[in-house]
Amino acid sequence: MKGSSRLRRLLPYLAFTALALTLVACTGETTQYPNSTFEPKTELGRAIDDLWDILLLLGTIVFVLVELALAFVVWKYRNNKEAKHTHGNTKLEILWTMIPAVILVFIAVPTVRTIFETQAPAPGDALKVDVIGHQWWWEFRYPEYGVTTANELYLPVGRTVSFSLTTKDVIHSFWIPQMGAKRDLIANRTNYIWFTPDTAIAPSVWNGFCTEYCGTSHAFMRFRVFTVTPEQFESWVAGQKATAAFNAGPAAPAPSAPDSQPPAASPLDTNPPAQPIGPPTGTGTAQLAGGVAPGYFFPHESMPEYAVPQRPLPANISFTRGLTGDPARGQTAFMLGGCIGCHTVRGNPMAAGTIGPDLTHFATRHTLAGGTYPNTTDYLARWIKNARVMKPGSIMPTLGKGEYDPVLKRTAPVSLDDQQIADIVAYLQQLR
Ligand code: HEC
Ligand SMILES: [Cu+2]
Repeated sequence: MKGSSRLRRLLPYLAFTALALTLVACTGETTQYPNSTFEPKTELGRAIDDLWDILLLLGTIVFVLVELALAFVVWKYRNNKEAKHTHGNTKLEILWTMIPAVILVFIAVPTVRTIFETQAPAPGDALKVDVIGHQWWWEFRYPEYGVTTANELYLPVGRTVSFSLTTKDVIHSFWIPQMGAKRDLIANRTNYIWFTPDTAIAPSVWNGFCTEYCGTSHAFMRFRVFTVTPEQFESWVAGQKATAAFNAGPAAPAPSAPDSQPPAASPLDTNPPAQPIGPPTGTGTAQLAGGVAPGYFFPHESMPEYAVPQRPLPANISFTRGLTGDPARGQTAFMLGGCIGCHTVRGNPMAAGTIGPDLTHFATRHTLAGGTYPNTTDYLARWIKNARVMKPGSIMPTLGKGEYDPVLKRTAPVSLDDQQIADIVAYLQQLR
């Protein structure tokens, strides 16, 4: 074969290599690669990234030297008809044992140093967050503040956060690529991980994942991390500590109530509102939320595209169009529809279930069901109607009238019609 035609055959491979190298070289903006580990935003992420850089450099040097030596030998002896066989060369053998040993020392020292750094106990004043894995969603508790959320984590920038990781069922793994490192959630054991989000990144959103296969809906076990300023965090905590807005609503004096009215926390105030609730209006029933100022939460309209779930509405769950929900009726349906057996709404002593996510401030959340869907009316209504079609294998049962439950393989035993579901949606949307 002539040299030029051989080169022509090689061309596509060369072009492909060049393209791959160009793609690899692009460590663009966060918005372009929101889940990249190459732009760490914490000291933990940087420690790992720096170690990776050292290892890549050492590996590249070894690779280049070995390939050069190989090419040299191939070229130099290209005309040899027969190889010369030798046996035993102590000097050479010592040399090729020593060289890898020295290389391994160069790799081991920074590696072990990084392991000690990242496994050290967290600083004492770190913010503590308990992470509890469930099939297939995340529970986050802030013991310092008595706050519980699901699938959404708020972290103040510049303060070290120390996570304690446990699981309710199978093994899961906690990972926020930009914050660095994964760590498993294992039964009968508590694992720890800690890091400090950079001050420059507030306020912003990051994606989190489960990275240990944990069953049918493992791929839908995600979460969002909001890195916010310390002031925003304080406000968020104050809002989340308050009991549910809807229950506290009636305690506030009628519509003239000032916005700064503090949420009422007395258990006596948790009964359904005593004053009459007007018929549902086109604008919803905003009067019920009057008087309770929710704390800070990341504005829904500011969610970057990469943090908004892109899954379409399942086509096989229909929902009557144009229904207007009534939150007071919704609250009753929430209690009678079995929801309270699995969900907590603080401020409502009847709703104290712990099998599903805490819904006390559900309306402040941006996603549904382990980050699977955006938290909007359309998705929420279908979620309540048939969670098991929305999310395969979900522990939350199928509850809509006439809906087929793919886990029980029969029609939903408890059933809510579309109007009742619309009412529950209106109720949940008051929980800020
Ligand atoms: C048998 C327990 C059970 C019952 C009953 C139940 N749920 Fe759930 N619910 C769950 C579980 C478990 C999840 C988490 C599912 C997941 O993400 O995989 C969930 C998730 C949700 C979510 C999403 C929360 C979030 O932050 O992602 C909403 C909203 C919800 N349920 C509302 C309801 C309503 C309304 C009812 C009653 C009509 C109800 N649930 C009845 C167990 C239950
Ligand atoms: Cu998992």
